[in-house]
Amino acid sequence: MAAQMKSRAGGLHLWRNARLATLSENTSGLGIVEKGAIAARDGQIVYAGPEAEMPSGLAQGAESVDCEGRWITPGLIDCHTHLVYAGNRANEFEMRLAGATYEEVAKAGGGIVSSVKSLRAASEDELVAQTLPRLDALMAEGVTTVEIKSGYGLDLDNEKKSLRAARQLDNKHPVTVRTTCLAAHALPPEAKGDKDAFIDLVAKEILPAVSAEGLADAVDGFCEGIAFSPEQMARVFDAAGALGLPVKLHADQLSNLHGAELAARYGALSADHLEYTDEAGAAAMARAGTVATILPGAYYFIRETKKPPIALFRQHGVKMAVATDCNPGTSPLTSLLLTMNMAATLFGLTVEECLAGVTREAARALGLQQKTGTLEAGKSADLAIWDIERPAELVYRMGFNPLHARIWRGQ
Ligand code: DI6
Ligand code: FE
Repeated sequence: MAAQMKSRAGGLHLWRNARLATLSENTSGLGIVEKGAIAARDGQIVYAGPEAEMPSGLAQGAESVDCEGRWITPGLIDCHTHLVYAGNRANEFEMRLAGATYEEVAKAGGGIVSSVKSLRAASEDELVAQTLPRLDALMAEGVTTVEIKSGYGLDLDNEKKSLRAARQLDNKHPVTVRTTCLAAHALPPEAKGDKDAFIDLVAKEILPAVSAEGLADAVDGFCEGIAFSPEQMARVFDAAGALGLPVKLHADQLSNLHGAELAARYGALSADHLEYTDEAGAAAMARAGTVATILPGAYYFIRETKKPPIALFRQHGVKMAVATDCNPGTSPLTSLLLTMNMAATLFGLTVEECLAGVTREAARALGLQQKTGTLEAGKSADLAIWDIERPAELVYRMGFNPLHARIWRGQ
């Protein structure tokens, strides 16, 4: 089986008679190619462009697919998820619908801490089993790369367990998983209110141990009044930097603590949420090349009314990614297609911004822009083939999945 897969992966694959939205960096808009073709060898794109201009040698001996005029986009990338969790918080949802406040829910044992309790009680294999249906839902809509954060473990063993579960999903399924250590997500009960001591534990024990085992590709934190201060996050980022790990930040979601500027100062790959970010934050992100990851699912679910400053991001040239933020508390969302519709409808992103946000810019937010996210020679052959007439349909429809086929690394 392995030998067979290997030989097929080594072969030459060709998708022809297709319309391409390449999302390529150096074309305008979606980078559309009518009558396009894509050739891939060893899982990598070797040609993407007009079929008529394809080097003739590429067609010979290739396993060829006639796409019958269907659209091909880069495989979708969900660059911000908390996919690995145990149980759910539908009970809190019901309490909130009945009028309970967030504080009342927390007092009744709800909030992040209730997810911590559930995760700590689950084995690594149980976590994998509970996460799989969510991963399957994303993949069914053409997702080929997904970022998964820890952050419901909040001690060394349970953070490691979460990240190992994410690595298992990467190893066993035809999808690329990038892991992020979000140990600085919330204060666990055993910390007894001492945030500084917990940040010490994260910076001096959890991150070094996780890094030594190669379990994390990046480090994230929740910078917020109800979580950690910019000074505390800076200590986490210093530790990440010393370990050579790139950083990201949950920034300015509920208030403006100038998290965007903090992220930019540390050259973060992305700053995420950003509802309360101001112009200085947007300017700093533009200078640093930090991607703004827009998370409309959380905005919608907690009925936030302050919108992220999209106009400022455009004006300053900040690149925007769009992601589900899939988590049990504030965004139980496993559809990147619906997320695009929310980004367009709630925040006014254009179709091009939405599609770039779940492909090219999402890759950038993960530091993977050389590897995936566009249809260009040299990138991984991660493709989504769609039964649509125009790309806008991917953003326009709600709760409908027009995916025809999903190709990960040429397979
Ligand atoms: N921001 C959020 O919206 C989630 N985490 C974060 O940093 C909330 C996660 C949860 O409630 O479980
Ligand atoms: Fe999040």
